[in-house]
Amino acid sequence: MRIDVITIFPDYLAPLREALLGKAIERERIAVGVHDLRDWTHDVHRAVDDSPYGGGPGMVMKPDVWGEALDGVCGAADSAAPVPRLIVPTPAGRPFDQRTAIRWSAEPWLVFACGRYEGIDQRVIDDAATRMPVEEVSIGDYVLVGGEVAALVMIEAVARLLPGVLGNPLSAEQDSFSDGLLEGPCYTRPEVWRGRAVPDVLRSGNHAAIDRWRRDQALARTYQRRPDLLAELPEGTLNKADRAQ
Ligand code: 6GU
Repeated sequence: MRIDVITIFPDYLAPLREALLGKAIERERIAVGVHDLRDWTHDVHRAVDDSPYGGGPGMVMKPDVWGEALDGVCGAADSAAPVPRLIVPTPAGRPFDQRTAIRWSAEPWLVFACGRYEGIDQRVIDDAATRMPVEEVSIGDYVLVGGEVAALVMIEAVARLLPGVLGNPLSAEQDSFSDGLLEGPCYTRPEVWRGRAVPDVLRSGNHAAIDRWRRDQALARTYQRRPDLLAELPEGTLNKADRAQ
């Protein structure tokens, strides 16, 4: 998969080169390009924003600069070359979730357009949408100062789903959310720590009992912390033993 990010703060994306993602780049499972939006300005001030039509606080990112940047990174309007899926992080977007991450993980090419200030002139997004799939997405109900951190979040969520990125492919399959439930608690040695013992069942060697216990813990935790997820489970997800909980 190829991932490009356009931003006025390229250094904000430095964590992409660390840890799991850095390894994935080294192993060529993903290729990442980070681009400075100001490279597409032509004025001495390298201005990327201007005051909003209609008045109000803050600044809006200029369409001419963004238009050229997207032509440069995604390919010009008249080309027959493949196009990326364009992702615009914004608190006004549709919610990003694990399903979104799974869907994007099948794409060959993602481009993230990170806005700052009050946002990007809407015509940039509407124009791009005439030649490539575009999604405006939010990572949650709170406001960040720009799309960079949100892009990092989404890129990490997508990249760990790619083959050969996670050490153990089963970890992705057993995630919280992969079965619609939160994951229950986990334990490692020592058996007793500060007077707290690991639950007996996990040391029983009875794998059916362990599976049942983990399932019950996941159900209880989801009921307590995210009852909204239980309501969303597809019909037939909960079996008789689950419902007995
Ligand atoms: Cl994607 N961007 C910004 N600026 N703030 C956010 C967000 C995105 N998601 C939640 N808050």
